Amino acid sequence: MTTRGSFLAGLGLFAATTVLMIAGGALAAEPQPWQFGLQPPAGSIAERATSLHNLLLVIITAISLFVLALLVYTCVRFRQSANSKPSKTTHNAVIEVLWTVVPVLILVVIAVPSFRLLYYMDKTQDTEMVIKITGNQWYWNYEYPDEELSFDSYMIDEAELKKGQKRLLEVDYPMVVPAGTRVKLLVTGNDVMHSFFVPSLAVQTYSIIGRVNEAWIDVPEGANTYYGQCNQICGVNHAYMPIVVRALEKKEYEAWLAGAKEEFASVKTPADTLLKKTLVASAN
Ligand SMILES: [Cu+2]
Repeated sequence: MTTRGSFLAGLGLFAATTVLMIAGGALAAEPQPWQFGLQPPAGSIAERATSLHNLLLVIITAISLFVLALLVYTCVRFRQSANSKPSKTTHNAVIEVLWTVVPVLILVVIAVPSFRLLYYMDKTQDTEMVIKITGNQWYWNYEYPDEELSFDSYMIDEAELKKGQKRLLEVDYPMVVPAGTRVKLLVTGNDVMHSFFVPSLAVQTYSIIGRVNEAWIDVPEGANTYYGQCNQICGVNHAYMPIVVRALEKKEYEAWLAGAKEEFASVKTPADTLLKKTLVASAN
């Protein structure tokens, strides 16, 4: 096969894989084997983040191809056998102005949608409910301040996984949210730095002791489960504190809320939870 032939074949394969990935992963909110690119976006933030990513991908691909073409051209045109007497040129005002102005323009083109998205993600005043998320070594605590509800979320051990459950991603008590709702997240920490990261919802917020970081998620309509992980190296069990966000239809959410309030009635704060766990551990 010629170089051009194999290049075209490669391009075709890449295009086919991309189409398959998009078609296959339409609803999945979890990492896929051999995944290329981002997880399918869920909600307005993720959709905007994905379209910014797609724009950047086009720009960086064009720049890379342009630089590659220049390199190849230089190697061929100015090779020693064709150009035994090199020119002594050191300056070219036009080119120097161009290679300063064009990159500046490209950066401006990138900055506009980028700032627009940053401000969109920053604006949390239109949210409908609040969940406080606390990172601990090595589990998450979810607190619903308006409902006086708080509970811990631990990863399910590999040995205890039921059929169909995902290794390293499944938890005992997921963070439950009503579908089609804008949720404000207050993210904080209890020991070391963690990070609350759910790719399909495009949320990644540091969890830091003594500090509350604000973020929001725009949970789309329809029941679904969104998987994420702590993505700030936080100690030996960093890989074992996954995040599961389960979106339920409003009616089911209300039913879950009533049940959860009963189940976790004795647990009010993360500190209580910690104490309770320590007591249980020392009793055993
Ligand atoms: Cu962590």
